[in-house]
This record gives sequence, structure tokens and C-alpha cells, in this order.
Amino acid sequence: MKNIKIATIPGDGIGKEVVPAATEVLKAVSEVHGGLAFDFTDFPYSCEYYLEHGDMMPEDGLERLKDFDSIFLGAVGNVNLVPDHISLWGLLIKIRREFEQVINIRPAKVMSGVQSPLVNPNDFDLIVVRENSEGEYSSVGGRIYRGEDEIAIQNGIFSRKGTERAMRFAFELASNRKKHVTSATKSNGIYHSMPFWDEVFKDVSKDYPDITTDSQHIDALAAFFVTHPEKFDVIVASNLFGDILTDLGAGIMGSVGIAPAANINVNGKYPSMFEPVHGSAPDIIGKGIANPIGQIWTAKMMLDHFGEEELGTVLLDVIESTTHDRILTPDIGGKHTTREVTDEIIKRLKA
Ligand code: GGG
Repeated sequence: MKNIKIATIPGDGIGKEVVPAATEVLKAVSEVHGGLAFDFTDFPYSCEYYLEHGDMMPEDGLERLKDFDSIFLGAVGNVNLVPDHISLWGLLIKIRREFEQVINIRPAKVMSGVQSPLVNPNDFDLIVVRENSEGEYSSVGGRIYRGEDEIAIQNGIFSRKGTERAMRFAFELASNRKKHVTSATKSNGIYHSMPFWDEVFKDVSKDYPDITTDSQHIDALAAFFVTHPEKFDVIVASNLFGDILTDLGAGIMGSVGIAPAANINVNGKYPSMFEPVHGSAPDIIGKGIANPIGQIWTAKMMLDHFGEEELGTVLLDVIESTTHDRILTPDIGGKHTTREVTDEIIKRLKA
């Protein structure tokens, strides 16, 4: 029996609704597959935890998480309780950095039965590899003066090691797909880091002669996502560009509620963390209509990570059969609840 120890952090808002839903689905997966068991331990780290304790997690929070096989996180942030940069840096970004989750994988494709703004939605099937530990997400900089003279300085950090690592990851992924990597750059406008990014991309690409490449400025790339989605296979992007691009991708998929993501610790030293692209969606908290698919598709990525690709494929097929039959939450044009979509997925898994 393969026993996988998972730390669940529902976090804020609809995270508290979609993590339990996806956990139920994983339990059903384990029932269907006799040789696989999940052992879940819940952690209350969130903005509410911050209000009670003055921090997003306890001082030994990382220590408590580090021996789990993976972390399954919902959403972080409630600006009514805690400023967003405090909640994100105190939990989500802290875990990504301290557990060296240097790569963020974000697949995007339009599910059958889901309305997309694209003319040819089947052309949209790609993976964004987002550098996850540096880039524009940096705490280097500062603020000086006050009033009309006030200045804020924000430095981006691009190391050769980190940049090259993300690019190699993208090339390796592409070698099992359509063998094309697009680099998201902005070297016409950003003077130091993006020309450096382009140089590293050119160097790394020499080691993958079977893989075709192109380099697109992020603004044009965003337009091509909509007008020429067939151009793309794997895209490698910096931390911020990857974040923005994948929300655009989620929009093309029909809703940010569908899009999955995985934060990967590539050296196996610490757990990887699986969290959907969406945030805490304060506008729909408690209504029972949060789309559970992003979290459940994220669970599929966790299965893949543990070498259970066959089961992962079964789960994705079941999700897609459910959307195909239009068992959908309101964000994607349906009338169904979180409970109903989850129950349907579980029923089809067990059928
Ligand atoms: N699902 C995790 C979550 O709440 N994400 C919200 C967010 O703002 N994420 C920023 C990021 O992925 O860097």
C-alpha cells in the first residue's frame, strides 16, 4: 500500500470550500485504487489565523510541514482582514521560497462543454512554466521620503541559476509534448534583466536541438494567446509574467476557477505544494457555488507528481466528462453547486 501524507491548508475564502471538496475526490480515488491511501492533516493557516496570532503561520509552521509528502493549498488572502502583501508573503510565498519550490507548472486547456472566448478553443492546450522563486517577486527595494517626494524602489532578481533552471524544466517538458518552447520576454523595454533572460534562453536552447523555439514580448504574447493559440506548446516565463499569463489563460479556459497549478521542489528535499491558480474569491464565500474543478484538477497534478499518471488521466477524463455534460458551477455558465459538481465527479469516478 502506497501511503501519501498530505498537509491540507484550505487558507482563506473559497479555499475552505474547494479543498474539502477535492479531498473527498482524492479519498474516492483511493477507494477506486486499492493500493493507494491518503493521510490528510489540516492546518488552519490563513488571514483569520493572522488576526488571532499576529502571523499567517506559527514560528515553527514550516518545520511542521516539512515532513509531509506534499502540501495541498486552497487560497490565500482576504484584504478586509490583512493587507494582501502580508498574507501572501507570510504563507504562500514563504512556503514556495523556504521549500525551494522553484518551478510553478500551470497547464491550460479548454474543457469540453465550457464556453471559451476563443473561436477555436481546441487550439488552446499549453503549459506555462513559471519561474517561482525570484524575478519580479522580490522583497529587495525600499521606500523613502513621504508625501509628494515619496519614492518606492522595487528590484527584480534574475540569477543565472534560477533562470536556467526554469528554462531547462520547460525544454524537458516540451520534449514529451509538441517540442516547442516560447520564451516570454520584454527585452525591448526592460533594460537589464530581460536581455539577460534572452541570452540564457539562447544558451539553454543549444542543448535541445530537437526543440523549436521562439521568443515573444509579453504584451504581444498575451495577444497571440487569444488570436493564435495554436502557436504554443510550453511557455517559460518569469514569476510575474507567468502569473499574469496564466490568469489570461484561465480566462480563455472560461474561468479562473478551473485552472490548476503545482509548485515543484525539484531537488526532492522538501514537499511540493499544489494550489489552484485562483484566489479566495471573497464575493462568493459561503454561497456554495465555488468551482471545485481548479482544486480537483490540481489534485490530478499531485497524483502525477507521485507517479500515478494513469490515475491522474482517469481523474482528468472524469472532470471533462462532467463539464461535457454541463454539470457546471455559475462561473462557467451552469446552475450547479460546489457540492453537486463534486458529487458528480465522485459518482463517475466510482462507476
Ligand atoms: N491559490 C492560491 C492563491 O490564493 N493565489 C492567489 C494569488 O494571488 N497568487 C499569487 C501568485 O500565485 O503568485
